[in-house]
Amino acid sequence: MKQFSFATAVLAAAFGLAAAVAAGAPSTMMNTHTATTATVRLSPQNHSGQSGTALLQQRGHDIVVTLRMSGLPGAVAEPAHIHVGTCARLNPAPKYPLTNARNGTTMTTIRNVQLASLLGGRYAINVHNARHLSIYVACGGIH
Ligand SMILES: [Cu+2]
Repeated sequence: MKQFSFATAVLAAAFGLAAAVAAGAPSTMMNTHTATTATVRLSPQNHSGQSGTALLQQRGHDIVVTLRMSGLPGAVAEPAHIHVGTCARLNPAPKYPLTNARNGTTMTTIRNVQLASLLGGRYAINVHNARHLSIYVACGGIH
């Protein structure tokens, strides 16, 4: 007598390994209502080779923006603004103009604006090519 015994040990133990999606470390103060500073990293766009950082500081009713750029071609001054939107989808109309960007540091005071109202990824800082304004050379979202 032949007996084929197919021992199908089905271990249907579905161990749901909860994929811990790294949602970003909470490295900054989460209470935006008390935020007094924000740092924005501006990355190159359109192969400009230009990058920088912007420090936004609440000073009373105003915001002081300190923009540090590098990689600009020579001594040019390039238009810089805060726009509504993200770097991927920017409203082309500037919301707040900044002092023209140069190699090194430029500063701007934006009157009567609360930093908290700019946080959350709804605004971005961008820098434009000096001759061709429609060409963006660097951008960073305000978070
Ligand atoms: Cu702009």
